[in-house]
Amino acid sequence: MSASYDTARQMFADWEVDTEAALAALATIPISVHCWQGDDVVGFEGQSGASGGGIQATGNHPGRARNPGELRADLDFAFAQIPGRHRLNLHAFYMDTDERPDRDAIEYRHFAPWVDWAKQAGIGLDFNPTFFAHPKADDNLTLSHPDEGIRDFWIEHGKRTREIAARIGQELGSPAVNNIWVPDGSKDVPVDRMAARRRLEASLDAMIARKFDKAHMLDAVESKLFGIGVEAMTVGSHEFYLGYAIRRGTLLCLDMGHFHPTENIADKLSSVALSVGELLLHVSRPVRWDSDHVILLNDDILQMAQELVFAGLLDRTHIGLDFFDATISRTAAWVIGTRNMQKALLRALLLPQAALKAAEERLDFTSRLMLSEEAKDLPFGAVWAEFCARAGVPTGQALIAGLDAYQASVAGRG
Ligand code: RNT
Ligand code: ZN
Repeated sequence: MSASYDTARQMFADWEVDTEAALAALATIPISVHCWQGDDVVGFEGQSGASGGGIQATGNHPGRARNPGELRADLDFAFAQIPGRHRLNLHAFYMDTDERPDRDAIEYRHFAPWVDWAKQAGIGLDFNPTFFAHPKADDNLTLSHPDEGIRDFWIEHGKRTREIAARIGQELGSPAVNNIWVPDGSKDVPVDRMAARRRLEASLDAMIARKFDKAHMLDAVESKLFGIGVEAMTVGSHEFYLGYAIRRGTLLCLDMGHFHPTENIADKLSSVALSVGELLLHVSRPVRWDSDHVILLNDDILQMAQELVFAGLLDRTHIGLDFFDATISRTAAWVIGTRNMQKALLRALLLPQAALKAAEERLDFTSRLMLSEEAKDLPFGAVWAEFCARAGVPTGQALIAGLDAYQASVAGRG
């Protein structure tokens, strides 16, 4: 135990906060790290360039992973800089195979190398159908397309991802969350929103009709506000999926970039949790729009973490990340963003929760404010450094040097 941690422990104890309990709690929270930060959302189907669906990774920093081997090497390095045991969130177009199956022909075997890797690394996997970066999604219409043949193609894709996710979850002994996000929407003002939403609902129903053991696979649905090319209307809006998740019993995914910029996503958790069993988060940082910047340890993230902890939602919230920045080291982006999520959770776990809630209950808003503001001076950094040290993970200058050295080792990739 370092001297600074020992001092910090006593300072928190003065506030009736048990740092050991906080460290133990943090160690049990897995973060689902998104694979697509490693290659700018390009995937391994052999196409190059834009991801489509209005998703934009900008920048051309050297070192983008070009194949599954490079992506896994980068992930091995990144996970070694992140304390705790976590998960990898795979998208269907990250298949690892010499075959060229179309989206409606993918099978478990095309992903088996990922499962072997995950078993060896001791991490869980989550999964996603990929409804973009494909000629049949060029109109930004998939499950809600007016053409039944196109809808059927995507329904089949979705069905297969559920089967694959269930097998992955079974192999790894931990349920794989299979998150459904479609880009469907309209560039200009539509005249029959209802028809589009009825088609999306019917397609989703067909896609998720088959029941799977919840110990193997969990369905999630992700709403969005708008995307590039679908500015006027998104078929799968927040209201659409909130209702759908309640009626069909799926998880609801809240992506922090998928709301109006002034909305507070943290505020939504408790409301949604009253009607939906489990939640999935896509923790992200929208800058003016759904730009998916690397998450900072800023107020938005701190408030999310505080709501998860104070509202007792950690045991039914799957914390996933969704950001991608191609102007910086991609491995550093993973490490910085994931550690920021953990730091936010640790800060929330280290707050004098009982005293804060008691002040609020007796309408003593002065004490609530004083406590919140004084708590900001507590030595959170020493507790975080202790957490990293116990996990054998670097901090500070050593972390930076390691990230720089790894980036230098991959910068020559073409
Ligand atoms: C898009 C959604 C979605 C994607 C990933 C790649 O706006 O946020 O979650 O970012 O599926
Ligand atoms: Zn998302």
